[in-house]
Amino acid sequence: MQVIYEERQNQTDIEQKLTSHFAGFMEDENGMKAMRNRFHRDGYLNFKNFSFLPKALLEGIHQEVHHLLSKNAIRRDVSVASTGNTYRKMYNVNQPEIKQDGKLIPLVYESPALKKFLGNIANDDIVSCWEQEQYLITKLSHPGDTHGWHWGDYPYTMIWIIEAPADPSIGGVLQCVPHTEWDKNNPRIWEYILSNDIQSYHHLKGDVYFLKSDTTLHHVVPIQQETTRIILNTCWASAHDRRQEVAHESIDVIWGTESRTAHAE
Ligand SMILES: O=C(O)CCC(=O)C(=O)O
Ligand SMILES: [Fe+2]
Repeated sequence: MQVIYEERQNQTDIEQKLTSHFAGFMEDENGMKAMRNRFHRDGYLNFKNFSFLPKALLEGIHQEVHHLLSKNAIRRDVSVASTGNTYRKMYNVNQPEIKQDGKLIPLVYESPALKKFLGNIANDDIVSCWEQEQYLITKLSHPGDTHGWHWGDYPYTMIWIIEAPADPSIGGVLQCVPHTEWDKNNPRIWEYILSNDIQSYHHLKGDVYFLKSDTTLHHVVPIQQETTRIILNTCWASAHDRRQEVAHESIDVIWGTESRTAHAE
């Protein structure tokens, strides 16, 4: 691997940089109110153009994602019953490989400054989730590749856009229906879509968006031609989650434990 950012930085340096970066956002109380309001209204908030982290650090994450994909990508081609048999057609790098071979991603995931900042926006105490859902890399590249309609098992997800087609007509646009509820036995996705407005969001490389993933039905529009759309998903729980156990049906299917057609690349 080439010399990348984190090899010259230790964990304390990175945490200090993150603390002062997020303090810059949090000093602007009106800006924070606007962010909170938008996040609660739309279930979605975008930090555009490499603004979410200090730029060199975010570029280091981009490099790490490319490296992990070149080493560990697995092809998925499955449908998921608990989200109404919607498709996942994609390449993935799963959490264990990211944890093993990545450095910056596991470090930034655990950052207290980052969790505090997101908690301030969400008005919640944000904590790590079950290990295997903490982070995931996804690449869409072939015509028809898609991350079909679904909700998340956990409330808070950041999606880091690593590569995305600049032209929305190629596909890869995110669509959301906020304030909806996932009944895993009866997901009723089309009822929600037909009886609510859909919000559509086009992203570019360097965007990082925050999603209220457990109550925002969302999907990525299938791509129409050979292209490259790569994201890193990082996901957190609420410290006040009272569920005794969180079921992970979609990850079970996607990882192949219950897969219909999952196969290696
Ligand atoms: O690729 C995106 O923008 C969304 C990905 C997503 O919904 C997920 O990883 O759960
Ligand atoms: Fe999602």
